[in-house]
Amino acid sequence: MNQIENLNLHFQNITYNWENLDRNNYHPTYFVSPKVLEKDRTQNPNDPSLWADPEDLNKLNTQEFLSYEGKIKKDSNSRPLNPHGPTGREGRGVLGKWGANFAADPIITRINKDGFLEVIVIKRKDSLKWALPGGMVDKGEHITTTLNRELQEESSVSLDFSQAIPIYQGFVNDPRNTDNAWMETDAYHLHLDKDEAKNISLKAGDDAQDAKWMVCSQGNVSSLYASHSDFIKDAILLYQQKTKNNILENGKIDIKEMEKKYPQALVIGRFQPLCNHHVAMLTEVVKTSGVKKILLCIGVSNQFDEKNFLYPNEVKQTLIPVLKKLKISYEINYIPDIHNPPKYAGYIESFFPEINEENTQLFTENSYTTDCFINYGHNYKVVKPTVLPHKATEVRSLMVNNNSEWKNLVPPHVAELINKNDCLSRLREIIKNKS
Ligand code: RP5
Repeated sequence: MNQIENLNLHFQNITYNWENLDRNNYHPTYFVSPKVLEKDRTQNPNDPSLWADPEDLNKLNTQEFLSYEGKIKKDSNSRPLNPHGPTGREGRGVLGKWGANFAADPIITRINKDGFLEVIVIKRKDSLKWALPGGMVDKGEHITTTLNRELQEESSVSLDFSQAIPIYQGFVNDPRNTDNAWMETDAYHLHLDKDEAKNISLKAGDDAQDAKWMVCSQGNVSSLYASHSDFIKDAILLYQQKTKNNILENGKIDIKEMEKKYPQALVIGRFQPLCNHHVAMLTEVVKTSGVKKILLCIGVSNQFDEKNFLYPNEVKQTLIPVLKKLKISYEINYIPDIHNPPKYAGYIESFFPEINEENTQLFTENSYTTDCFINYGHNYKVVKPTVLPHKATEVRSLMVNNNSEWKNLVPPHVAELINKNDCLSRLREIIKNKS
């Protein structure tokens, strides 16, 4: 057992907080690792390899300490106080930053060939404990970049985290925490389908002693480093909720019979234009619902307006590459607007005669569409997909305002089509004629 874990033992079973602490009987040990002092960035602010704060708090640019846990209190020496209470150790120990040390943790799962849920874990060099392949966020770095960089450094795997699901943000019960420095993290979950998982070959990187896929049995998941067991348990809960699959105690997936009977997904939208938000939704439908076919309805208006500036065939052209990439069979129909809620579900059924409430579930986040499919004599199963923050309305507004940011919110092939067909001029013309 190393020195830090040993010290931690004194405190791990008792809950102290700063308010009820008997300070006369509290004698913490002050410790800052020589390695931290060596890496003091104020020695040369231009050297990116110097990652630690100065020991002298007065040399910090700000005395405000950021934290996901809320406002941070300070002690009489202006040192930040651990929001989860005393630890028995003062100073920063082996952590570089005063206050929160921000990390990011990727939770990558797959279902193995025998039907067990597995997660990528690495063996840490410091404690020899199995852990998520997470690491510290570099200054100014976006979390999705940290997630991929750390995954690469620890397990030699590279993945796109733009559609990963946020699981946790906050304090980590890390053995390195002290009264004045502690770990906080953002944990994200990415579930890989068979094809994606097939391309992964794990190899321990420089920061880890070993890397492996670990079966998510209750025993395995409960014995990980710091709070990582809790992050994985939360990710599994959410995964179960979304897929309606049950994960048994030994990690095996128990696909509920009830969910198997919906082979088709009905997806209705205007996709003006198709943006990353729609792609995330279609990906989620394919990956989590078990459907075999997507029936796509492109809502079509009989005239151009600020919400309808693309031709139906242009919308179709943007959707097809996405569906092909998802390797799902599909059928696409143009659905002219009828503005008649009681008739709407029957109207859609007339375009796809094979659908009924037994074989098709509707995926929508739109309450108008939901209403049409669960009322007026209908009882379709409606699933609300996870909604990403950016939407087509925002993309169109950026376009109208000549803000090229819109290109970051749509897949590259959509931006290409919009440029090639000069759809931006078309949209601006529509807006101009309206006013
Ligand atoms: C944990 O420490 C975090 O959850 C993250 O996994 C890790 C980051 O520290 P290093 O791996 O960079 O040491 O508290």
